[in-house]
This record gives sequence, structure tokens and C-alpha cells, in this order.
Amino acid sequence: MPNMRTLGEFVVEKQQDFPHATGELSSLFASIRLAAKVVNREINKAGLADITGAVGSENVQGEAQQKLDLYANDKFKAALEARGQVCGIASEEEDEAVYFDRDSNANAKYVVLMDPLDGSSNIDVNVSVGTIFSIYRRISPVGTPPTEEDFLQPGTEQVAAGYVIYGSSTMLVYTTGNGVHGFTYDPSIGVFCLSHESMMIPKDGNIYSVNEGNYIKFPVGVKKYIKYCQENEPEDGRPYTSRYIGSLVADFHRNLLKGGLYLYPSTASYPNGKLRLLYECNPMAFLIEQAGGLASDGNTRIMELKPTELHQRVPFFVGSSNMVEKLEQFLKDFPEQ
Ligand code: P6P
Repeated sequence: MPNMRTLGEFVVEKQQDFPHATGELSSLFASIRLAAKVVNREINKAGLADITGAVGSENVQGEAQQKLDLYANDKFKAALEARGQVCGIASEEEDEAVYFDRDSNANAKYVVLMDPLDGSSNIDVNVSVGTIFSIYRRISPVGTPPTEEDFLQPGTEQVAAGYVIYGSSTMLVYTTGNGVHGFTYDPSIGVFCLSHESMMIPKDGNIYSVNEGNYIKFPVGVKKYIKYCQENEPEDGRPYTSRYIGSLVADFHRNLLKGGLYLYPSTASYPNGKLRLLYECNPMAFLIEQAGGLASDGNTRIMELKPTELHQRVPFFVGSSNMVEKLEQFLKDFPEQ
């Protein structure tokens, strides 16, 4: 295959961008790559195997856990522990941070935060879902047990972030701070192949993604922005269009390619917003900024927020820079009373 560059080769090649890299991050990526292939296989046969549906338990968020949620969580956790580069993980599916065995991971330098299967309620209706991950260098000394401080770092400290989208094709998209690169999985050879090098989001777009069913409780500025989109056209003359899949990774990925804005404001059910700062908003914010976009809670750059607890939620606006700035201006012009 002409110019076939695999994810593994690309990560090693780009590792040269880090003068002190010693291959640990490349090895860590190999474990994410492996787990993604395993989860992809299960998702692709979900309709056939007895693996869809809820297990009857709830996660710390009080959300019904899907069988594949727990499957994905277990596979990523096991793959990350096995390689010895990670001293612990935090996950949407784990109430507390999970500290790995110190003996086998004694020299581990990294922690990983993840949403192992975002949008999983869509699996039963065959809609794209995704895995989101965020990687930090630990703060606590190597060789000691990790501490919660290792997991509560601001997004600006991320070493790498990315997502896997299990859709019409499966892709892994990541950044280490040197651009955003996308790899498409070829199941016939079991390899992620470079398909989208140096992805950039258009500064403007005509797509806005929001659950308008929550409209009545949106902040005034968000309501004004939505009305603005419905009554105006962007500079390029194409009317705005509303596209909401209900799966962050899918909405984000489409907007990254075409331009657009994803909004999850505070709502009646989620007064602080629904999305989790640590393992949904921060990784997506790192990616979008590396692709030339913006990510904000409406007032502050997402990656500058200082986390206070593992599962904290924040309002989330992410996408084309001109659209995020427009939304922020409406929030300033129409402050909550
Ligand atoms: P709602 C999935 O549960 C998720 O976290 C995101 O993937 C998605 O964008 C959002 O919640 C959907 O939430 O309230 O619109 O169904």
C-alpha cells in the first residue's frame, strides 16, 4: 500500500520530537492501540453477541452501565497495566482512581484518564461511539504509590490525548502537542494506517451540535446564540445546520473535519454541565487547540481550569475558533441574572 505509515511507526518517528523521549510513551500508545482493536472487535459484533444492553448496575455518575462500557474499561485498564508505563488510571467507570501494582509498574511515569466507551447508550441503536483518553506525567515520585494529585492536573499539563471513534470505519485520532493525526483501522491486516496527517479545524463552520430538548433551561446567552444561528447565515452564505448525534466523539470528529461548534451548556438536569472535565473535556480541548480551534466553559479556557475532583462536570463549548468566540460573546452580552 503506497505511503502506508502505521500508527506504531508514526508514534516512534514523532518520538524524535521529544529530546528526552525514551520510548515509554510509544510503548504506552501501543497498549492503547491494542485495547482499541479488541474493543473494536466486540463493538462490531455487538448486535450478534450477548454484549449489548445494560448490566443492571450504575457508575458513579448514576448512569446505567452498559455491558460494553465495562468490557471496554476492563480491556483498556488491563492493556495499560500490562505495559508497565502507567502507575494508575481514572475512568468514568471507576468510582476512584485505580492504582496499579507497584512492583510491575515501579518505574511508571504516566497516569491515564479515560472514558472507555463514550456514548455507549447508542450502541443498541448502532450509532457511533468512542473511547477518549488523556495522558499526564505523574507528579508523585516514580516508585511511590500514585496520589490523587497525579490525576487532578490542569489540561495544560497533558502529555498526549486522543480518541478512538468506532463508526463506519474505526479511527484513532491523537496529539502529543505536535499537531493532530488520524489513523484509520484496516481490519484485514489489523493495523491503524495514517489517513489524516496534521488535521486542522476550519476557523468557521455552519454546524452547531446541541441537544435542543434542553433549550428551556439553557443560559440566556446560549439561547441567543442558537436563535442567531437559526436567523442568520455565516459569512460564506451557507445556512447553519443543526447536527447532534448524541455521541461526543462522533459530533466532535465531524466538526473537526468540517468545522462546527459542539455545545453542552448547564441544563436543568446538569446545572454544571454534563460532560466530565478530566476525561472528556480536557482531552478534546487539547486536540481542538492543536487543530486550531478553541474549547471553553463559556468563560474560561477549558485546559486552564484547575480540577478539584475526578468526576467533576463543566459546561463545554468546543470547535471552530470563530464560533466559540461568537458563543462566548453572546454569554458576555447576555449574562445570567
Ligand atoms: P444528552 C454521552 O452520554 C455523552 O456523554 C456525550 O457523548 C454526548 O454528546 C452527550 O452525553 C449526550 O447527552 O443529554 O444530549 O443525551
